[in-house]
Amino acid sequence: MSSSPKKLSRRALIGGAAGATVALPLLHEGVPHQGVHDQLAQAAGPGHGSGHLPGGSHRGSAHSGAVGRVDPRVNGFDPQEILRDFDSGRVSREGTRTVREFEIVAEDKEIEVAPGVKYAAWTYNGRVPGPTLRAREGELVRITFVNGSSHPHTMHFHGIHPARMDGVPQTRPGNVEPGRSFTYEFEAEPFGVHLYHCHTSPLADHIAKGLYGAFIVDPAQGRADADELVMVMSGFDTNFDRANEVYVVNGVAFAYHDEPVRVKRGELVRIYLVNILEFDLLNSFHLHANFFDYYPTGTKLEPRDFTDTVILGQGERGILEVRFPFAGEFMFHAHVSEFADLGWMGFFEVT
Ligand SMILES: [Cu+2]
Repeated sequence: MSSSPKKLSRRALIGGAAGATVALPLLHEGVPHQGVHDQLAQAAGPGHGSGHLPGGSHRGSAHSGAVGRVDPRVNGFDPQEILRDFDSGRVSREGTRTVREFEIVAEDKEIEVAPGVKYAAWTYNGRVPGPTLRAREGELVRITFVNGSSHPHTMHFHGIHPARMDGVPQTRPGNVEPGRSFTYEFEAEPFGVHLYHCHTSPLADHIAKGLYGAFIVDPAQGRADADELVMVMSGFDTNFDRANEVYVVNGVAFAYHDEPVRVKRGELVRIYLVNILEFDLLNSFHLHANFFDYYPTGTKLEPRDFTDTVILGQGERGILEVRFPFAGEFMFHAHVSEFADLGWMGFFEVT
C-alpha cells in the first residue's frame, strides 16, 4: 500500500523535530550505550552537570543517563501524579444503572521523554500515557472521543463489548477523522486491569506515538484497601528507525529514579501494571529485595504467582500486590538490562 499520509507524516515529524530544541539522532543499534548517554548528556545542555543527579541525590549515579530531569510543567503532566491519578468519570444514574462518562481528546503535542529529548507525540488529553479510566464491573461506560489531532485515530478498548464499540478502522464506525468525534459506550467487563489504545493503521506508529492508557475495571465487591499505583510501560522511537531509544514508565525516562515512589512500610501496595511497548517483543518488571503476589490481567481474585519478576508481552498487563517489610530504597526496573539503562528504572522509597 503506497501510504502517502504515512510518508508525509514521517517527513513532517522529522522536520518538526529538527526545529525543536533538540533533535537527537540516537541510534538503537551500533552505538555503544555510553554514546547514547553522552548524547543524552549533551542534549541536557549547559547547566546540567553530566553524570550528576540533581538535588544532591544520595543514591549516586546508577546510570550515566541521568542528566538533569524533565520538568513536569514543560509536558503538562507529571509521572508522580500519574501514579495515583485515577479518572472515575462523571457519574450519573440511568434507571438502575450507574453510568460513567469520560471525554478524551486526541491532540498532537511535543513532549520531553528524557532530559532534553523532545518527541512529537500523539496524546490522549495531552499526556502519555492517557488518563487511567476506571469503572466497576457492570457499570455503563460512555467515552466521548474528540479527535483534535491532525491524523485519524480511534479508541480501542480491551474488554468485552459489541463490534461497533471496538474502535478498529475495519468495522463501523471506523476511523474518527480530525475534527470529528465518536461516543464509545459499553458495559465495563470483565473486572481486571485492561488498556485502551488507538487502532488506526499503521498500528505500530499510532501506538508508539503515545496513544494509549490504562483501563481498570473493579470487581463488584471491590478490592482490599491499598495504596494503589498505575504504571504504564512503554518506549519512544526518537529517530524513527522502528526501535526504541528511550524506555519509560508513565511517560518519562528515569522519572522514579530521580524522584522515588514513596510508600509506607507494611502497607499493602497494589500496582496496576500495563505493557504497551512497541517494537520490542517483551518487557518486564523486577522488584529488588521484595516479593509480590501477581494476578495476570487482574481477572481472578487469587494470585497466580509469588515472585519478584514478571515478563509481559505487548498488551499484557497484571496486578502486583506487595507489602514492604523493610524501610529503605528498593530498586525496580525492567530486567531487560538495556531497557533499564535507557530509562526504565526507578526506586521505591519505603518509610
Ligand atoms: Cu491513532
